[in-house]
Amino acid sequence: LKQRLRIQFSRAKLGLFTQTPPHQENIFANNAFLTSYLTQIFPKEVHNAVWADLIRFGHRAVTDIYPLGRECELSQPYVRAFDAWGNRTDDLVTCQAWKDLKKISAEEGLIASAYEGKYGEYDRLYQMVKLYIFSPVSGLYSCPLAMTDGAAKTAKMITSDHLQEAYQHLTSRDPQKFWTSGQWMTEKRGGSDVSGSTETVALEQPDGTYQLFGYKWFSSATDADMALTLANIISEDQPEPKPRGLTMFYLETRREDGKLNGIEIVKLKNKLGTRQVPTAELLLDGSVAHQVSAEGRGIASIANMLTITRMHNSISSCALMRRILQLARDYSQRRSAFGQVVESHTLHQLTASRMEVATRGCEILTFHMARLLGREEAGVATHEESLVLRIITPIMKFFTAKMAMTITSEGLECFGGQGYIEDTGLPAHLRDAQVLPIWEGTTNIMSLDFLRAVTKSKGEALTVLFGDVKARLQHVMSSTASESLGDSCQKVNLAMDELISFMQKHPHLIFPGARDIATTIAHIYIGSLLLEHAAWEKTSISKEVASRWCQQPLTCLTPEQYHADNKALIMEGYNA
Ligand code: UCC
Ligand code: FAD
Repeated sequence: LKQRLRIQFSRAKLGLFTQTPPHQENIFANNAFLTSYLTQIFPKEVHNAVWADLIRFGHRAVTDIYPLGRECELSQPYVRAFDAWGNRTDDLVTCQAWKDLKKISAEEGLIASAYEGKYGEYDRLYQMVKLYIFSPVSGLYSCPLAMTDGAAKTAKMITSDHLQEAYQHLTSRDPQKFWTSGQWMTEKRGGSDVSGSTETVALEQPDGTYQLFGYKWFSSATDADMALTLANIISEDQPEPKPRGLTMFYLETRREDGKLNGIEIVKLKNKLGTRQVPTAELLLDGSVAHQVSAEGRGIASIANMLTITRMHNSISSCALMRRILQLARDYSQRRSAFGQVVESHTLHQLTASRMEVATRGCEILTFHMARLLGREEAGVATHEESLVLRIITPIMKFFTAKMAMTITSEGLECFGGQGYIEDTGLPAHLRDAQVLPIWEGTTNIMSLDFLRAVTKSKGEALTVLFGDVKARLQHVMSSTASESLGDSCQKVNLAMDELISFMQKHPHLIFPGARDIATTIAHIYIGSLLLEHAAWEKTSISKEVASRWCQQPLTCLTPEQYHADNKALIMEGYNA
């Protein structure tokens, strides 16, 4: 007996059992839902042209790219502020893997593919699928890519020689030529109310350029080659900034001699997650910049960038959810408890199936929006589609981000204690997820942005949206799947009626109810998209997913809470 025990436990032996870690699946090929949805959406010739590339990239992501992303998490960036002789250098040190990811991004056309016009209205969708594959294993290189894409779109839309040149770099597939961009909006006073918080000024120079003076409180991906930013124009004659008069500026981060362009990296932020990304506080001390919007039109001009970066945010949210689900389902086949693999426990199946339904809901919303964006960019979107794109973008951003938090947290629990252990790489997913609802505009700000868009369209956008949902439901009801999907169509219709009636009866509650209204719209809109997909695919699983989505309470309106004295409730006992 002693001999037997020694074989197992003596000296360096730690027992006979070692848990097999989760294996990584092909991110694209093994995603039954996305591949089915894209088969529905892509015309045959586009499908044939891109499919092999997506399968190849789905494999590359979990073989070549994953180790690079992991290396970025383990070898985090830092700043060498001074050289050995006391010269200020502000040398930002990033690991080789981070640099390799930039090269891969260029070669794979992760930005370029949206601008090459190869597949017309499907360019954007194809690009977003590639980003979805790249994002969860990219060591957050997805972050600089989001801002780069936003800058490319902005550059394309604005007539400026400087931006035209930048555009060539931002959309290049040549790693030597490819540039990334920063987006410097947030200052110390605030990042939500950008107009009310920006202290940076742009001092007019005799040669027509400007020098920027200010303090940018958050600059993600500080190794960017250029940035778009906001400042108030002043001059010797007009030394006081105009209230809410921001203008957009373009600047290159380095001068021709390679030195920083009047920029000091004051410090890198010590963050909960996204530690792979060098996020800094920057002092602008005479940075040479070029005006690229009309004076006072800075916010409206940089909004082009926001539409793109918010879409990237949702792509990353979906990709993160899918990533944790793929890992969890593999692990559940390899891990046993109570004499069975975890996967065979009915409660585990239910838990995972709920995560799957939620993830599919977010995926179909995001890819549908990418499709609309592609149509708009190709000049084939209808006026109605553009309105839907505008009002759903902020809803999509916050809804998918919040869901990413929930699913990632539940996903870690699927691994039990291992989900909490850093060496597995799993906890980073949760830490990284927490940024998704914050940057690019918080949940409340997105809810208000949705209302801004509704107001700007004088309510037309909402009418169009409801018409869009109704048309989709009618299409489902006239399909051969109408019998099995009829109840769910009815539920979506009822939810929409309830929402419309609430808004008609209580127009004064629309503002305080903005967040609940926006969430209700997300539920309704996703319900209609899942039903449409199920009516097309006609499989029992797609019908089950659509039905389950519609079984949940679709409306979340709580009018009594919009009247309530919420301030008294939260401030009770407060005495600072
Ligand atoms: O966080 C950041 C970078 C993170 C890294 C990137 C990662 C991306 C994901 C990657 C995943 C891994 S950069 C900072 C992001 N900051 C924000 O998103 C700011 C949040 N705050 C807002 O969005 C606010 O709503 C503001 C700043 C836009 C509000 O400003 P104003 O000045 O109060 O806005 P106004 O006066 O209502 O609107 C000014 C103009 C109007 O146009 P006109 O004058 O023509 O009527 C608006 O219609 O701007 C227009 N506008 C928009 N247009 C405002 N928002 C939008 C919009 N979203 N789309 C189109
Ligand atoms: P505040 O504006 O101070 O908001 C505080 C709270 O008040 C929030 O909960 C908000 O929802 C709420 N609130 C504000 N106004 C309202 C309202 N009217 N109604 C209801 N609630 C309201 N910014 C950049 O410009 N460039 C970057 O590269 C960048 N990178 C970032 C990287 C990271 C890791 C992080 C965490 C942030 C980054 N940001 C960047 C900043 C980010 O965009 C802002 O933090 C964000 O927009 C919120 O601004 P704030 O932090 O000033 O919060």
